[in-house]
Amino acid sequence: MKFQIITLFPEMFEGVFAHSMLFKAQDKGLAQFQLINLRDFGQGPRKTVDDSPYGGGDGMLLKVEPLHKAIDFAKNSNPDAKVILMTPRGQKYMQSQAREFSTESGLIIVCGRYEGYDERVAQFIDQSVSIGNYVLTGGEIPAMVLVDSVTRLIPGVLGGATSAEIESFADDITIEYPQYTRPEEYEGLKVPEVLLSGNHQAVESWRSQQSQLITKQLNS
Ligand code: 6GU
Repeated sequence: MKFQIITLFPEMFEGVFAHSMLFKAQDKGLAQFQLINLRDFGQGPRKTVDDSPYGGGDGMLLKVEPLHKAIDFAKNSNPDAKVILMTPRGQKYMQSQAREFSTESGLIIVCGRYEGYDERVAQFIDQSVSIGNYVLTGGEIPAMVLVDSVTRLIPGVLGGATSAEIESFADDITIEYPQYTRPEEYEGLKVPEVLLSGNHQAVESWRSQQSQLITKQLNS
């Protein structure tokens, strides 16, 4: 799967892509990450990518032409890719969406910046995505969230085949049960007895109960 990221700050991604599962996914040839610098598509001698809003108001908006050109450049090498715009005005991102994205052959991810973008860019994207109800300074961190959540779902990236079924948010809501490892007691904190019992049925039922409890708490 090929991810192409259009951003004014490609360096922000370097550390994230160079470590852990995202590095391994590339190393195994399961994922490919291309960083595209929006500045390269800027206009005039100063490579301008932003301008002030019509109608007045604070801040600068990303111009439509550099965004359109960068998207076309990305599409050129991956015509079937889905184009996603990261913006707090987008659709709320959930696990089910990550699962859908993981079946695509490519994703072109456009990072919003500054105070916004010219709305006409909507004509050149397939979907807009927000990672939650709070405002970030740009779409770069949300893009990293999206890339990470999709990459781990690509077959072969993670070890266990069943892990995707029992994990949190399999249905966008349900949260996984708590887990413990050695030692049995740490500074007076004990591992729940049932997990040491060897009774698989009891363990199953405890886990299911715990999962329902935490899910109810966090959704109320
Ligand atoms: Cl995708 N971008 C920005 N700038 N802020 C956000 C967001 C995206 N999702 C939540 N907040």
